[in-house]
Amino acid sequence: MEKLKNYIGGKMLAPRSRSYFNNYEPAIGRPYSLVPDSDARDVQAAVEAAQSAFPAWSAMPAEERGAIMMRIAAIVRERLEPLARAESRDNGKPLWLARSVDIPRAATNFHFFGTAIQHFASEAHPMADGSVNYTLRKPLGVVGCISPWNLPLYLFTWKVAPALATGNCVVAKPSEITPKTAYLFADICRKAGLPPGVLNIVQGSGAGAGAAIVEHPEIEAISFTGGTATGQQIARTAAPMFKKLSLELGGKNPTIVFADCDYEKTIEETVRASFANQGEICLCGSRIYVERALYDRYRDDFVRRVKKLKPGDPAAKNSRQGALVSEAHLNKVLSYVDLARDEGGRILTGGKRARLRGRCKDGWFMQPTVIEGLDYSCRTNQEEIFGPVVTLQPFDSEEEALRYANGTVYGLAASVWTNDIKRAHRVADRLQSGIVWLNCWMLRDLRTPFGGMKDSGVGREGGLEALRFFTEPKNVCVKL
Ligand code: TXE
Repeated sequence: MEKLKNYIGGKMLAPRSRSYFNNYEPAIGRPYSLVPDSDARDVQAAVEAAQSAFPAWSAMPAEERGAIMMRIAAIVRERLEPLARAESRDNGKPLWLARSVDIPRAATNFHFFGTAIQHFASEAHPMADGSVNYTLRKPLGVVGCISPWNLPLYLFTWKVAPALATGNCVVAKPSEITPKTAYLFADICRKAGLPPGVLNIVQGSGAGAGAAIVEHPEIEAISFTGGTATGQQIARTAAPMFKKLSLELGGKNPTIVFADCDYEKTIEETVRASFANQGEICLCGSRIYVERALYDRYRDDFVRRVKKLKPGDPAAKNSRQGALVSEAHLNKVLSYVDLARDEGGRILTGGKRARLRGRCKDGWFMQPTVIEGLDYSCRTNQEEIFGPVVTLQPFDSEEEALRYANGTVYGLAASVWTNDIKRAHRVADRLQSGIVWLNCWMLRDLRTPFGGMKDSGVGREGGLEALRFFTEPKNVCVKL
């Protein structure tokens, strides 16, 4: 089996431990490559490489840094097909999705921040007596980026790109469950002329390499996307060290459908919002609240559509649902269906593991699942499932819909479907959610603040927010 490597100081290196663990292909349920089980020694080497690269990288004019980043974006585009195939194989997502969303977005992330840095400016605060304050924004130094398995190269580059654009050097760790595209990305950086040590990619587990990054005293900031429990653990370690923290955590996103919505569009888009990427997107809507007058019609049409989302070989053109990322994750998601039944839920469709024939007979597929009959306060409606499972519940008033929607510890994303423009804005204003979509879902402008409130995280990514996060402001006051 292929042994993946770390990328440290511009070199492809085996882990110091010389040990590896299996990387699985979810669609067939078998290992196909080996992931370096890196530890604090590899992280130390990466930090040292980053420290030696930092003076030159941070002093390089933004145009030159941006040009290298744009070359990286161009090579990602040139290698779209092999990268998409690798992503689909590693994660289980349909190849068409990796080809149309994940990999193009990875290129866009680098292009976006490579150009954004050319326009980044800081403030001046003139005073009444003619004195002036100006703010410098300096790179932090060496920063850590830790990313999850659901959108592997997409989220990896979403963090790494603004960190590099602002002149930091990076120690990054992709999820151990989906290490492959970050591994392939190392070669792209080399080809694009990224100086050695500017980006270091350490592969390995969360408890091993991940914790070593968070604990390292010379890593100044941590940008993390993943589960809320992991975010809490990272905050416990990093906060006493006064590291800057950006935490993009879980969600339990409400979808609120009013009877006056644009019906056909709402059905189509809310099915997508529920099951895109097998429901393994932090932004997916997992609790659908429908105004009672529309409820029966919506439920029947929704279920009819969902039944057409057949799980299939991710490599096949017509597969609408791929495999879940791991056996453990599949079992976790299935356990929520059992919980929903125990809590009195009715399974309207799905609810079981999907068994395919041929190549994928042992793959970790699940039938897209729709459940009704549950109260908003039950565990199924409170905890993040992160799979192809949604619940439906009717509501009678705007007030009630808001109570359900806001009634969890999470506050990442919400979507609202109505043709009443006043109501749309009123509801958006009252939702406890970092992101609200009105009559759309996952329509992204990379300049907007991205992230959640409550237990969905701390800080925002995207646009200026990310450029600010990865820089330290320094105020200089001049008495004239
Ligand atoms: O994520 P983890 P997991 C949710 C989802 C999922 C659950 C667990 O509900 O079922 O989280 O998924 C690294 N110090 N989301 O276990 O563990 C880890 O190696 C430093 C939501 O895969 O949070 C990986 O690189 N790093 C989500 C990354 O953190 C640590 C996306 C994420 O892994 C670490 C993914 C530690 N102590 C899962 N422990 C979203 N909101 O997008 C783990 N890691």
